[in-house]
Amino acid sequence: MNATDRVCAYRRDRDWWQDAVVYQVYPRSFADSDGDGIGDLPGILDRLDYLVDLGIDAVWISPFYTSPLHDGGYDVADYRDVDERLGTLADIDSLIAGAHERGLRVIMDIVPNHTSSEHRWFREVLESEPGSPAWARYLIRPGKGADHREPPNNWRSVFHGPGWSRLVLADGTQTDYWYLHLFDDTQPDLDWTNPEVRAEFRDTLRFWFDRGVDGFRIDVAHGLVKDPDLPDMDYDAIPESEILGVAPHAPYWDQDGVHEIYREWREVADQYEPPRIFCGETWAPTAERLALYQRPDELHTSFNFDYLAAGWNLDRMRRSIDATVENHLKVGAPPTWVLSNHDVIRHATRFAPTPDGKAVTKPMVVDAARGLRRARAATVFMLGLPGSAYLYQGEELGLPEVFDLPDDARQDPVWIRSKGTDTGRDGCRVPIPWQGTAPSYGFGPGPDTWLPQPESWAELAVDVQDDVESSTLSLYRRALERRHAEDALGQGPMAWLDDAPDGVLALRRSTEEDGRPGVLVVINMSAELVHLPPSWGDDLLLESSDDVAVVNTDDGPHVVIGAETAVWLRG
Ligand code: TEU
Repeated sequence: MNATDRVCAYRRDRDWWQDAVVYQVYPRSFADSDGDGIGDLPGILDRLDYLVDLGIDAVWISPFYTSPLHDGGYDVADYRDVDERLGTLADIDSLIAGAHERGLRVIMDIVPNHTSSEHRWFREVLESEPGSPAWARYLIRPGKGADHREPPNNWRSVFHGPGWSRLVLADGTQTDYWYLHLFDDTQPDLDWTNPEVRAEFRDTLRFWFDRGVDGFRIDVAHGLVKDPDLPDMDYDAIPESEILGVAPHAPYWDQDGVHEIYREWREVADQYEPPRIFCGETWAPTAERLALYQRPDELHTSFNFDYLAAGWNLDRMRRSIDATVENHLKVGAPPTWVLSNHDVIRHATRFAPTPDGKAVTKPMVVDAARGLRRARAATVFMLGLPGSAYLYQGEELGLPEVFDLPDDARQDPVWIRSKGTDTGRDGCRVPIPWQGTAPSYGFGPGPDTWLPQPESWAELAVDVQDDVESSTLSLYRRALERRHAEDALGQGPMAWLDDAPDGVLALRRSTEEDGRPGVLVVINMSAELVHLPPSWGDDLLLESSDDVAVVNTDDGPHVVIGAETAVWLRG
């Protein structure tokens, strides 16, 4: 058996999702095949070979269902059809087939917390009487106070403003009732205590699993069940920064009852061969609460937002890794890691140094080169952690956040509902540059893009970075190739190296079998050059920057790494 066969044999006994590197496609912004300025499914099909060359294992595609696109498709009007601007059911069939031919898995996005207000179920609400069965599919309650003018409680929308809107029927009648929307007012929350809602979603899962989809990312997985008493929320008790999205211990997040839903979903997924998988977009107040979603009869994995939120901060990263690994071991599930997605400031910008040392959370002028340097190091380090990892389209090009979009181009409901006080998430959703000199930088055949691309992106285009060894694209390709080749990487044990110099986080990855080569995963987060201990060896496998050298001293050869640089070493 040669080395490659051994590596494959070792990997075959793990389930693919335990180590997968999953690449997120935000379809409106990935590639546009027909020139309407909106990315589409045929555009993704055209670029599958690019994804294979990058070295990913699976592609997760954000929603492409029929939708009025008030929240980029997270407002679903029909869960069993494709939005006509993005393609057809035949296109998704071709995309699944094309991905599978190339050995890539396909993960879709399911949005079970709310529908679009244009979904037939909500239209039925607007055309029926209070108390009709159609009303029982949503969280609709009488208002409080004189004339029911007050909402049923004080819950706020994650997208700013009130979490309830008064229900006005299709014929214009104003009712005494209000409907809950934890997000936009075009996204009414479903009532998951209703068996019909549960049955409908199980059928929707089967609809797509039957078409060959390998799994689902579950939107707002922690939000489906609300405290039945709908108690007021004590917003004063939590820091302002945590109210949006991640509010801990809210009566509408992470309620115990939500787990029953995922046990039912797991039964559906396990009926397929090979079994289909779930990854929850799960915001839980602690790593311990998060791990509960990964119990053996629930979700396979969840996003680890605690790690994303740790920022460029050595202590917080280490604490987050410890808590994640410890709690996932308890439930026997692999951890996951993520640094960017379609909801957060791209990490090449978020990690740029700020005067107070905290992460960039709002538009500001940043040192883009330092941000990118740190982002490259953070990605190399993340890809060395145990478990699976998520990449967001464009991070492999080192794309920065676009802060200076014109106001009239912005579409995020966060921008609209906050009346411009919160710029929202459009800045990480700008269409991808594929060719440095083409109109729309090759995003589509013509010049149109639904959000404008900065001129500086010409230099970041795929064809410009393609054969350049120092480019971020080449770094990602090298990292993913090496990750696949090393059987110590991906799922498996890790141990901290306690002789790491100041400012350095370092861990050793090993296989479960003794005597097989391990990998040291090292990041220098300090602004100084550091000498690594000679006992760590000098067999470099990967470097995030050019500032890496092997020096010989009386103690023997050792590796010196520059500021804000990560390396992998054999060891
Ligand atoms: O996001 C859920 C969520 O609560 C946050 O990520 C939120 O978008 C952010 O904190 C707002 O500032 C999911 C999707 O990822 C997001 O794109 C959707 O808008 C949202 O659900 C509603 O479906």
